[in-house]
Amino acid sequence: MKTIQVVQGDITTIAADAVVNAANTTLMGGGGVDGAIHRAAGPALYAACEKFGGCPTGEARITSGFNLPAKYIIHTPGPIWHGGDHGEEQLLANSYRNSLTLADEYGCRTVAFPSISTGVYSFPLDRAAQIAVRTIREFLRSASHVEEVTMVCFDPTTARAYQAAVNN
Ligand code: AR6
Repeated sequence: MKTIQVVQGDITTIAADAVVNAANTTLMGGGGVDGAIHRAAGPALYAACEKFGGCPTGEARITSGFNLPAKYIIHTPGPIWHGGDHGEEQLLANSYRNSLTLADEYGCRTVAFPSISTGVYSFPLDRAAQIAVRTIREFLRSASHVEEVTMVCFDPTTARAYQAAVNN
């Protein structure tokens, strides 16, 4: 049975095969979940990310999990919200789909996501949750290895939005 679930918590503590980082296009760290992942994974993560020379919005790159309990970290820059008519919805779907594609290629069974783009990048939460859940469900239908996707939400409001999208 392939499943999508929602939990409230800190993604740096999750022992999934892959955890996803809501990065920026430099892949060189920042605030929010990106800062938390870099702090917890340790400085070797910066060295690994430096080698990519950045990453376009909606694409994804994979590294080791270093000091995290996760085996891999998948880094994806989500879109910055500019009002909705700059391809934001498509780019957010790309971030989820490209992250899952990498996880599947690396044989991951379990994948954990934060709420990409809904912090500093200001993507409206309910719309982001619907796009995330729709894209994950579509992907799971044809996945070879990924079976369990967890949305790890930092606060109760975010958790409620993703739970509502899952229940729909
Ligand atoms: N575990 C899970 N979720 C978290 C954690 C955590 N430890 N910490 C924060 N969140 P944001 P974005 C939630 O701003 O909007 C960075 O500077 C947070 O509450 O981290 O994609 C990057 O370098 C929110 O619900 O990511 C980029 O420059 C969600 O994670 C930029 O921010 C996403 O918030 C990316 O902005």
